[in-house]
Amino acid sequence: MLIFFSLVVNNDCFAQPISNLGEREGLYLLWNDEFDGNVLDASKWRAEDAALTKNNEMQYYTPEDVWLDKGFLVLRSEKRPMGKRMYTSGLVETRNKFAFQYGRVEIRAQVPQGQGLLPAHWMLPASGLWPPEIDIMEVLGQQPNVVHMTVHWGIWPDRKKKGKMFIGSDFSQDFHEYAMEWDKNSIKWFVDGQQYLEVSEFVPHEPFYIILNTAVGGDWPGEPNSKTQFPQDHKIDYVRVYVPEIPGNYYLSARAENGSVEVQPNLAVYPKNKKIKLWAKPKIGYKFSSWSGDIQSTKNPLGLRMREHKQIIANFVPDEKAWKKLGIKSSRASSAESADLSAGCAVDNDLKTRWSSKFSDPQRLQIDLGKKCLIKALRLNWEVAFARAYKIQISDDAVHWKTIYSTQNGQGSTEEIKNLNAKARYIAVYGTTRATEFGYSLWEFEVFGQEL
Ligand SMILES: [Ca+2]
Repeated sequence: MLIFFSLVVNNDCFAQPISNLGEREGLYLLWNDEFDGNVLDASKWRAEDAALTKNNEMQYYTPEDVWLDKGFLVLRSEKRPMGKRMYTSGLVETRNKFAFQYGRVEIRAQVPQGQGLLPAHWMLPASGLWPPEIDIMEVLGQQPNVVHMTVHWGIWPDRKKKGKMFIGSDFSQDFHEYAMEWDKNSIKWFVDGQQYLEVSEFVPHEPFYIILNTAVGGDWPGEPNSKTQFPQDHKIDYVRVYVPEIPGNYYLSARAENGSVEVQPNLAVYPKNKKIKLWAKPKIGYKFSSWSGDIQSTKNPLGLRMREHKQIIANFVPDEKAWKKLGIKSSRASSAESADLSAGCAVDNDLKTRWSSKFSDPQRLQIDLGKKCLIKALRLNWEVAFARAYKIQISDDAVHWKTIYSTQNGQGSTEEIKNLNAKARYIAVYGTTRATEFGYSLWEFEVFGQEL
């Protein structure tokens, strides 16, 4: 299972992507991206567009700093102001697009270097909770010869971690393969095919998604200094996820741009002949057109039997008859973390500004549509501080409220609530349980329908 790329000491060879997808004995290549196209594959990745509030980091993550070039994914870090931050950088993740439980991840990359830069390949639970967290590779730019490998677990405030530093050559000088193997008994970390760490306690047993980024500044690397060079690139040649072959069992990988795929039953692996059903679910503004990949069909939902591994893509097209976004007259909130995180920031059509409540339950964001409207759909663009349990309530007078939707299992990120048929002038998000120790934080709250 161990793969070692013999690295020739010749810088020219490192400018070439490695494209030979090796067969791994006993493993199936469930998901990969070789970054051979011209644009980032939006069925696989989401590029962050936000001033994330983790670790006092100083970058604004913008899709402008994410692109493909000659077979590589490039994440650029720049010194320029955006969204109240002094630096910009790139972050891509597979959240809500791909997650897996147990397997081997291989990422071949060349990292940037310099005080204050923190390139990382890591994973978080698909549930949206933290911890646990698996850090496949982290390198502090001021110590480019040290690879940090870590697993985090525990529940706040009793958080724990276990990891190791591997001291090697300057990893910013060329490409190296960072890999992690995870099964129900242990997690192992590898650099260039050599194992450096195995952790067998507190192994997570839930699906995780993948994140690739370069943070700038923050608690751990500290601020860039006058010697830190900008711009700098974090280049990634490929990301490959292998899962174990299990005789008589098959894997399903389904993906989509502009929508999602729901599978029932949703199993990590399917016994032979298992009957499954797939629903292609467009995001607001789109409609289903077809299935492609290992299945060609225009049926939705689609039923099939698992007799081999399947990789399936759901295709969506813009829907001209989609409900339009409604204008908002005013908004108010039960509290705000600070004056520049007020209720209005959640309805200003700007994904770079957000409302954030005080760090307590319950909290409420209330919107006045100006007149009675038919409300068909909602979109909540959560910051990392999202609601685990919340209700959507409507009112004609902002005094008497009726609940039209309620969940105990909010997933954060971008949540869409569709197939509503409510008539009201006022609408509110009423959060009763926070998913984190922070407050309720929304980049945008969008309402779709029509004026009556
Ligand atoms: Ca906003």
